[in-house]
Amino acid sequence: MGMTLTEKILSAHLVEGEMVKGSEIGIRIDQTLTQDATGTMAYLEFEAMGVPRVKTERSVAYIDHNTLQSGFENADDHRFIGSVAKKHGIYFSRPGNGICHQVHLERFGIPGKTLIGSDSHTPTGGGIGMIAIGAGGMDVAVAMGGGTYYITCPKVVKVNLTGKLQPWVAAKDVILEVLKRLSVKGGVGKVIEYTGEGVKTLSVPERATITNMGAELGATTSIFPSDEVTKEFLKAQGREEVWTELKPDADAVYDETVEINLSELVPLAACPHSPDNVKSIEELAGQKIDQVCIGSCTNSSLLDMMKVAYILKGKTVHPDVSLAIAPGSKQVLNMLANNGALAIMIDAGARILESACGPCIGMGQSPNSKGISLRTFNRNFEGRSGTKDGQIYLVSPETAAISALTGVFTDPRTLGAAANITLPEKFTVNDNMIVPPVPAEEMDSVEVLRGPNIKPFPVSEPLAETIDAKVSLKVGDNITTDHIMPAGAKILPLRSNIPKISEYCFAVCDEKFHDRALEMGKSVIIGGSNYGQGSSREHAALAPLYLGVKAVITKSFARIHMANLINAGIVPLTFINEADYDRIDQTDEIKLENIGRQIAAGNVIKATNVTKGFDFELNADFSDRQKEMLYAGGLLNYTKQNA
Ligand code: MIC
Ligand code: SF4
Repeated sequence: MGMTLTEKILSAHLVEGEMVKGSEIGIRIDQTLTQDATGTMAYLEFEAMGVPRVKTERSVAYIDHNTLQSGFENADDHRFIGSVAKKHGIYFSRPGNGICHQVHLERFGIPGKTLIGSDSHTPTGGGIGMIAIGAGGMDVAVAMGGGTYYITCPKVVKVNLTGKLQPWVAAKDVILEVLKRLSVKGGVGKVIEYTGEGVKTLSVPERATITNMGAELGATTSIFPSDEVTKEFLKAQGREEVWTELKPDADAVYDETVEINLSELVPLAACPHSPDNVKSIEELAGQKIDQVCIGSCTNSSLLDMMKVAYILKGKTVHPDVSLAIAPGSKQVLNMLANNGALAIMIDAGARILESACGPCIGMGQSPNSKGISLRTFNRNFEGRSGTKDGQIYLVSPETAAISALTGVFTDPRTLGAAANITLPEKFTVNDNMIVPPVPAEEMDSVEVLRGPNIKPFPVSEPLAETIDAKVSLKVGDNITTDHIMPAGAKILPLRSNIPKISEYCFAVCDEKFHDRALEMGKSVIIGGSNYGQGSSREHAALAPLYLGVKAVITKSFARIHMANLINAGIVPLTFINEADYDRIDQTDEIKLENIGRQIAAGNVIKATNVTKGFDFELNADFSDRQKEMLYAGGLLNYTKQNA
């Protein structure tokens, strides 16, 4: 039987388990990346493991999230990460060099390799045929130390692309169409593999937009084949030698198939407050808008920016609209400056931002009250923009640029004939903002620089015999990590200080949660389905850990967050009978007797609602390794025990 591309790369990296769908497998990781908002913790964890030098083929530390620096905290973190990287064998991408995923694709990604990153949009690398997966910081730390990375052996979904995109219909519209069909939980436990005749019509940056935003499906990752188009891209980056051809076997068997005729797609928008709440621009056309933001790891490539410049040329941004543009990397910004496109944008009235995440993570450019903001980003969760009642729509750069001029939702197809914009034969390559590590023999000469805001991570304890605790919070479906541990300009500087950041834990849902949880001492959280969707931030597990949360009981979990809970030693459990969710209220007392023994004995464990006087069953479907981690109180304790 033929293999999918996903299966080929995974089996070439398999070090534990068997390629049986649904079972746990361990894979070897070739490359890692971190960004600064998750990186400080990840490197503290790496240091705690005591491994002197990274054992991967390539590890890179990026600074791109916390670049507002409204206090000393961010700059201290940058210095810490820079010095740790230099010492332990990690390449350091300095602030200003760009967004991790964009830069990694340009400068480091290699077809057929495995990459994990402490950021959920790491699947961007799938655009050049990598198996690139978002993970928690602790998993990345372990992989840097040469440890195995574990995932559930995924089902593989084939998205068969036919036809060709019509003028002004974009890669963003492809992924929005996939989200419309599959929803934000449709990808859980799956890898989305793109195949078909339509693939060759898409450039690498377009493919990367699609794999990047595949994160919003909840998928393990997404991947395109590595073909002539990939080769041309790598050649233009001066890295042709890393190219290899990669494709699925002709008789590969897929678990599901989705057919998309590119020729039939139209410009789309994800409406507030979910990436799968998709409507056509035609339906929204004419509605007034307040803000447009172009950039983020989804849509900030040179190709995207050139299309935007083409649309803005000789025009002025509508008087009622604020337009912000953040090119994705120094390479992109530099090339725009040299070819005149930057001048066109400035001339039209765009507010040019540095090459970083910026408004995507609420680092500035929050819209006005109830403001309608069109963004080329990948997430529009409530409050993420920094304005609680902001109305965020996710659109293509083409739709964003034309709407910035008209002041209303505008279908970019009204622009008429296509613009002839293609990738350059040569990108401007200058890696002067990437600092290599010192050689191993000089590592002792590097001093690691720690600022006063960098506090040790909370220590977790081995699993208690019985968890007997009250429900400190009950929440509904699709709770994101932006609910659990919000980001934004005010809170992000606290990422290296868990006691302080935990004051904001769940503040979006219930401002009293922090105090209540501390008062209870230990507690349990009750959630709905797809709990923990969105980012990879392990702070969404570490802050609850610090606040005494011992178990989280839900209808279902998102992949990365569930792994982060186990890594933190918090027990994630799901209802066998979803109706039991309705029978539990906040402050009810829940008892999980002999929990360790119950987990060891089987997949189903018994729980008691002491307050209401009934028993109910929970799913505890853990691999042996996950069980060991839970007994030990998390990944770090487990790793130390096994060292
Ligand atoms: C995001 O887009 O939500 C982030 C900010 O990039 C996160 C990482 C973080 O919270 O630091 C992600 O996607 O993993
Ligand atoms: Fe940065 Fe936004 Fe991409 Fe997250 S989604 S890595 S915040 S640009």
